Amino acid sequence: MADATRLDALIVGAGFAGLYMLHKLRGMGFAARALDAASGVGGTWYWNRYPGARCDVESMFYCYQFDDGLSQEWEWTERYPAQSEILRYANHVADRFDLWPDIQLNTRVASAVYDETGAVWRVETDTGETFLASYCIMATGCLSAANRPDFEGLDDFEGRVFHTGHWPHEPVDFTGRRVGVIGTGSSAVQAIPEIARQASHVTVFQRTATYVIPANNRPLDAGEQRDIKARYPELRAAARKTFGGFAVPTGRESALSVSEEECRETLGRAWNQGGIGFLNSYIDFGIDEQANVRAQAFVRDKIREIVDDPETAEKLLPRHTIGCKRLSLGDDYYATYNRPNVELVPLGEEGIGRIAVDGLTAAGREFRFDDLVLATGFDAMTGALSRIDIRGRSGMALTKAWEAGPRMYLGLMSSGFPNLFAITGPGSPSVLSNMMPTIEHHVEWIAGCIGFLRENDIREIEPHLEAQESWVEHGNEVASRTLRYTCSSWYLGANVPGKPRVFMPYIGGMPSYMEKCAAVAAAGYEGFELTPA
Ligand code: FAD
Ligand code: N01
Repeated sequence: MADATRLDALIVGAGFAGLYMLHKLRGMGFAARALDAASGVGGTWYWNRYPGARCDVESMFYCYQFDDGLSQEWEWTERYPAQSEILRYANHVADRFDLWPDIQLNTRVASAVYDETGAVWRVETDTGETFLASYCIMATGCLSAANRPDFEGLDDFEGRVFHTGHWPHEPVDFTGRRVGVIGTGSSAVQAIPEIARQASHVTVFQRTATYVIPANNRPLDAGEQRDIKARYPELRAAARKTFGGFAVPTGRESALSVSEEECRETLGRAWNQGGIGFLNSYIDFGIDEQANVRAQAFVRDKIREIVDDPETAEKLLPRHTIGCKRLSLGDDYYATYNRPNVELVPLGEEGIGRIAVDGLTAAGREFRFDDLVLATGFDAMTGALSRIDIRGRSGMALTKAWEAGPRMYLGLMSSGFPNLFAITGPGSPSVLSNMMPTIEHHVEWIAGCIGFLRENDIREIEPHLEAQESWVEHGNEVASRTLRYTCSSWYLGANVPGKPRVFMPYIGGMPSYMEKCAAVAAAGYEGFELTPA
């Protein structure tokens, strides 16, 4: 134990959550360090370097709000910035706030075990180091644990294999190559058009057809940027009052209160405008099946309009509730299937068959290619946590406590795991929101809480089981009133075989969630057990 490093707070992850948490705690005088398995900061934007990777919340709002100087000085170049630009921004933040001395890269946290006697987390890394910290903060990301399905024969494939969430740092050249892509989620939607421009042939293996709304990406002009910056306080305050913290206009009426023609005209305008605001055109696409059917039909007609070959168009038509899975944004996705070098292969019930040295079997056919791209997503929300051996009171493993699905109070803490916080954990709005303000909200709440513990000489904080269970129940109840349960989405864990089907993010909206968190703190951390030193 002699060579263990003693800290007040250990932060796991140096993405946007970890960076701000580190800045905040250091500013309060705590000895804190952020560890990351990556060799750079930026999290998502460090790992996801696949061609076409960019965010789909507008750049002017997909950024930190906590520092006016930062907000005003950083210049975005596009409506939706590319991965490399967002990564530059993350590095700029680390430089600007001099965070580097307390960031330790190339270090994967293997275990975190709570020592009840000392009220300390003992954290061990794959580099053989040990840290002892009063507080352990998991800034490990909702979409950071790659889902690499256990395809039979995958290791036999002799060509190059890429996962979109673990893309190489050096540029990947697909020129003249035959490429197989498995998956048609948001990552694939961005990558496929880019890969198809280079490759000699692309075969796309589709398990579920995807709704894709145009992004309509474009350069940002200086005047527009200046105007938004001048109005940041007002625009950001307005965004905070919306369901997901998005700065997009939201309709106030039901899609069923207008004629079908008027509904189509409104959707047509939203389609041309591009962006995730499409489903906000009316208030009830997320809760009313009949309203939702109108939006579904609109997108299906667009697909038929864009795709030349009627058979391919038919295969591309999504059949599930729109917005049930995460909506994808992209430019040219459907049009890419008009290219002669792109083939779409819908997977039948049997899915991907055996992978061979030079291709795979699927849908009763054999396909040959040089490279295989797994655009198969993530073990979302719980994956990064369950890959760490986390043990709380009496050695209880987090994976055991969450056997039937994750259980957190407010998505921030879990009963039996004192002084262990998660940023955007299961039970918080996280992935249903613009994650930058959501991350900031969590960081500020956690920092406020730790400050309170210090001021009041409190040794441990931990949610009461009843408060946690009632929050989980409330989350399930709110989710069951929406249409999100009607498809096999990663929100429900349905993309990972064996994962319990539980709707993981909190779907009650940002305003009520933030109100609840503020009320809990104002009442002296109501619902939490506080143990004095
Ligand atoms: P991450 O950025 O995931 O960072 C977590 C870090 O923790 C990683 O660097 C990881 O290496 C590290 N880590 C995990 N486990 C360990 C361990 N055991 N030991 C050491 N380090 C560990 N959100 C939006 O709001 N808008 C968007 O447009 C948007 N676009 C996205 C596009 C893609 C391709 C993806 C994958 C996600 C997107 N997201 C988007 C969600 C995105 O993840 C968040 O916006 C945000 O970047 C999350 O930041 P984070 O710091 O919480 O987590
Ligand atoms: O992952 P996904 P992603 N056999 O899970 C298929 C964010 N993001 O990386 O739908 C065959 O969405 C799977 O099929 P199905 C965003 O939050 C944002 O694309 O499960 N296929 C699906 O088609 C997003 O939601 C942006 O039936 C298999 C695909 O692989 C999240 O990250 C860009 C399979 C996985 O799609 C994840 O997106 C990128 C199997 N065994 C990502 N397993 C923006 O633009 C899985 N699939 C902001």
